[in-house]
Parts: sequence; structure tokens; C-alpha cells
Amino acid sequence: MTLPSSARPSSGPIHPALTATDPELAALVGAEEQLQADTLRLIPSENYVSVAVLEASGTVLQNKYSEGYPGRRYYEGQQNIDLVERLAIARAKAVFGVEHANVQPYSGSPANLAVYLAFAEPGDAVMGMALPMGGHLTHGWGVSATGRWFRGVQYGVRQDTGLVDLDEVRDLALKERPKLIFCGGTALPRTIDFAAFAEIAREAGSVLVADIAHIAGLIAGGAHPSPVPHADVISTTTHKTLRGPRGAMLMSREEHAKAIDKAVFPGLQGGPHNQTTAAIAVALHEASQPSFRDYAHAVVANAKALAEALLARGFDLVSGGTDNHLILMDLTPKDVPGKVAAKALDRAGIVVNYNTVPFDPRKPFDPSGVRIGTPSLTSRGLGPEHMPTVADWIDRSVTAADAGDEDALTKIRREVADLMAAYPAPGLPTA
Ligand code: DSN
Repeated sequence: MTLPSSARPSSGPIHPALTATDPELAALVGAEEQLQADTLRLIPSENYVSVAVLEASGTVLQNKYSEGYPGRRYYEGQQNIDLVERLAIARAKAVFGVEHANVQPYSGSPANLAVYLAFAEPGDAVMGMALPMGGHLTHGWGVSATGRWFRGVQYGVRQDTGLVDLDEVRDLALKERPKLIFCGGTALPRTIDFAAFAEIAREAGSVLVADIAHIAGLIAGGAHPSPVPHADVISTTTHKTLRGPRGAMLMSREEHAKAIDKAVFPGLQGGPHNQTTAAIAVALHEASQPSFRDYAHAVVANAKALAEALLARGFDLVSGGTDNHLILMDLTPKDVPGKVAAKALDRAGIVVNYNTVPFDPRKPFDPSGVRIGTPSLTSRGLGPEHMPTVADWIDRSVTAADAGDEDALTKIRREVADLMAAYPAPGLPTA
């Protein structure tokens, strides 16, 4: 499988001007580069971008204000910026097969808020998956503005299967008639049935919003079904499986283009971050290459292999496995809280996040599970043959966490660093 672009050479500082101007900050960047190079990064929403994406996001495009849209700006001097944004839009339309794309949202939460502004009024019912069930804060969860300013109606998964209960979704939707129905989330290991959600939204008279932030790269690479033509609006970040810069996009049919564009600007945002728009364009170009299809399928193959290896070691996986890039482990049977396990794994050089599991009896800041994923390790070229080793490291780390065995964690950390040194990451120094 071709990686997006090669790792950087290690000779000399890779940020010479930064090192000369601000050595203190340069040292912090260098330390982070080393950390990202040495560790096994398993947070499913993270990735490594290519050097080309890194370069685009560090360009002088960031010096330019360009409130408005291509051809309709409030500032002059847009000769190049208009072309950059048009390129990003055209590539988004081609990669996802949509009629309209807005590439200006600063990130996923502002993108979702723009959808509320476009289609709902404060106080309206809006429906989404509950955060502790695997949804997202901005899908109407109470502590979010979307749950405070709108009436959040929340669905979940079945306790016996760990799967979304579409009958419950339909019953709730027909009872509440929400303006918006969100599908998608942050801890969903299984395929989203966009067609079924669209049918429910049609019956309830709701706008269906597919939040594909986690799986955008899988969809682009043909490793997860597309929400097109089912969803009215598609919201995504660009920095997860899509392997672009931190940013977001909203996509839709032409009929919703005006409402979405008006909601993003001037409804919510000022000037777009043009350096990010450029880097999104680069990421979309990379996502349109045949090698990205290989990447997307490899992410899923790795996740399935890792899930099997974890199950073989007695781990309890929500829904019993995965169809995508993500695994949600319930550590209750191991008698180790998620946070204790995540911190021990971190000391072993394996970076995950602690996470609630559906029906979690513990609190969100000290939950029962950890969430892991394979986008980053796949970007480094690891394959299914490595997943038994990864599962073994996780197993030994959780056991060491329980036993308070720091020596075992230190030993695993050395083993992790050795393997990662053999698989350099894009944009990072080699050993
Ligand atoms: N914070 C992101 C994640 O980690 O899934 C979702 O916004």
C-alpha cells in the first residue's frame, strides 16, 4: 500500500525558522513529533496527514481575509483564494458524489451548529444518538448548546446487541416529529444504515443529517456505504479517516445549498481559514487516488483483525466486534476502569482514550471503556499480521495496570518504539 508521502529526514531541524525565532516553542513541537513517531496511536479520530497536507496548511494563504464565497467576497485580492476554494469544492463534490459542498466550517461542531441554524428554530425538537451511547455532543446532548437551545430527543443502542435500535428511532421520530435527525457519532463500531434512517426521516418530515466525521475516509475509499443519495445534509470533519487538516465540510443536494451557505457565513463564521481550505483540497486530491481505496480497506481489515485478536484474549467488545475503523472495549469484566487502563496504555506508548460504553454505570470522566481505532497505524503501513502483537500489548498493559506493574509497561513501551521505528510516519522525523 502506498503511503501518502514519505517521512522527513532526521538531519537538521525540520523547522529552521521556528527553531531560530522561538526555540522554546520549537522544542515543544519537536517533542510532539518524537512522541507521535515513537508511540502506537490508536485514537480512532486521529491520523497522520501527508507532508503535502502539512505544507499546504503552513502556507501564506493564512495571511488572507476572504469573507464570503468565491466570486462574492467582501475583500479584494481574491484572485488566488477563489481558485483554491473552488478547487476544494470541486474535489469534495467529485470524491463524495454530492451536488453542493461548503468547505468553510472551522471544525465539526461549528459545521453541525450551522445545520441547526439552516433548518431549525430554538426550542424545536432535534434528534440524535445520546452521547454515552456513541453519539456526539452536537447531536442534541444536554450540556451542548444544541441540547440547551433545542429540545434534544435522544436514541441509543439495544443493551443485548449494542446495535442502534431502528424501531426505537422510528417510534421516537414519529412521536416527536423532530426538525433534524442526526445519524452517525463518535463511538459506533458498526455500519450506519443511511437508507433506513432516510426512510424514518421521510415519514417524520425531518431533515436527515449524516454526520460522517469518523468514517468520511472509509466512504471516500469505498469501505463504508455512502449516505448519498439518502441524507439531506452530510456533515464531516476532514482530519479523521479522511486524513486531511483539522477542518470540516457540509455537503448536500443543490436545494439546500443556499440555506447551508448562509448559515455558515454570515450566520456563524467570519473569514474562512484559507490555509485549511488548501489543505482540504490536497487531502481530497489524495483521497481520489486508487491508493486511498487500498488505505480505506486496510483500515477496516486492520480493525477487524485487531477485534478478533482482542476477543481471543477475552476482551468484551461493544456489539461484539467492528465493521469500520473503531473498536469500543468494555473493561468491566477485566475489573479495570477505562481511565486506569488508558493511562497505563499511555505509559506503555499506546495512545487510546477512555470512553463511556452504552449503559455505563460509571461517570463520563471515569468510565468503563476505552475506544481504539486503526486509521493511524494503517497510515504507517502496519497490517493485519501486526494486530495480534498490538492486542498482546493491550492485554499485557491492562494486566499491568491492574497489578501496578510499571516495569511491564516500560518493557512494552520499548517494544512499541522498536516496531514503530520500522514504520516511519508521514511528516515525522525518522530515527
Ligand atoms: N472529538 C471527536 C472524537 O474523538 O471522536 C469527535 O468530535
